[in-house]
Amino acid sequence: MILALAGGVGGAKLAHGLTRILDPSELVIAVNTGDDFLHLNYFICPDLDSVLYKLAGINDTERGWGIRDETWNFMESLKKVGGEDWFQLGDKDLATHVERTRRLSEGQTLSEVTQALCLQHDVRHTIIPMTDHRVGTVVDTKDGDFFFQDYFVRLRCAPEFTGVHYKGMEDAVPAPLFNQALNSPDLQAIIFCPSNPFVSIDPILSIPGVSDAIRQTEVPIVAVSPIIGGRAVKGPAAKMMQELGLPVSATGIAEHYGDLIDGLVIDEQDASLSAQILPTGTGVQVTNTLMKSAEDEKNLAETALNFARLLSHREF
Ligand code: FO1
Repeated sequence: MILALAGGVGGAKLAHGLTRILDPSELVIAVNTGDDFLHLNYFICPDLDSVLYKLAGINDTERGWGIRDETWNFMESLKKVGGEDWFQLGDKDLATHVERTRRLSEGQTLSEVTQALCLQHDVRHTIIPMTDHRVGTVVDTKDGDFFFQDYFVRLRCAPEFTGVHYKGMEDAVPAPLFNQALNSPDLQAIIFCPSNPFVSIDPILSIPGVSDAIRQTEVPIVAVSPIIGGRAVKGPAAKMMQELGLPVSATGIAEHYGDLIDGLVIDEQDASLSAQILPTGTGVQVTNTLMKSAEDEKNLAETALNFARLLSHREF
């Protein structure tokens, strides 16, 4: 069984590649919920929805979030009555938030709600929130601290990034299926998808007990670099690295994860960086990491799995 840690778009793409190789019983996708927030009294889970919509084949590839062929009647009407319109909720997407919020208010856990939504969309692979507790990623900047969506959508990532902290994390525990996967004797590898290390993967690693469990497991931990040729495919990862003074490259990603990972998959464009990364003790696999098609997603998933096999010196 393979455990994948995922954020939004990049995570969803690699997760999709993995689902084309692995049966539902062989894959668990644990998703960042640090971006989640209550908006207009609806509970919004952007990364869970990005993975869900992608696996359901209904994601909007242009925008990178939400549902394709979306309509915006609700937003237009909301604007007309003077409502909050900085965060766009499409008509189709809104149904997910209404139903999720209804189920949560009835006492279901976020894991249960996510499972129900997967079932409704005929998604058979396991998508789970990292935790059923409410945690919020807070982005620390030179202009003050902002909840993630405020920083990302409202402020368009403009303030200078200095770090992150997570509200409510001290009380959080991994979601039951995530915990089960982390401690399963069937676990064969953990893959960090090419998601933002600071605001997508780190929140998952910051849940009490998760990093320790990852350090203790003997299975290979493979990360896929979200930085290609000094740039992030999407989102503020490169800007954040630069503002932190980290090298904006796969080397910076290797530095960030340190000895938590056994191997890093980097892009062909960055092949020469192997010489900087290998001496730190992290293995390197060079391949095409830019996922423009479903074939690219599957190939990258295959490469990451083969790399993990190589690192574990075991067949699976
Ligand atoms: N991103 C935006 O840049 N602007 C939006 O108005 C916006 C709305 C939105 C609604 C639902 C949803 O699931 C995602 C949405 N996103 C929007 C994307 C979201 O901010 C990001 O995908 C993640 O939080 C980053 O991984």
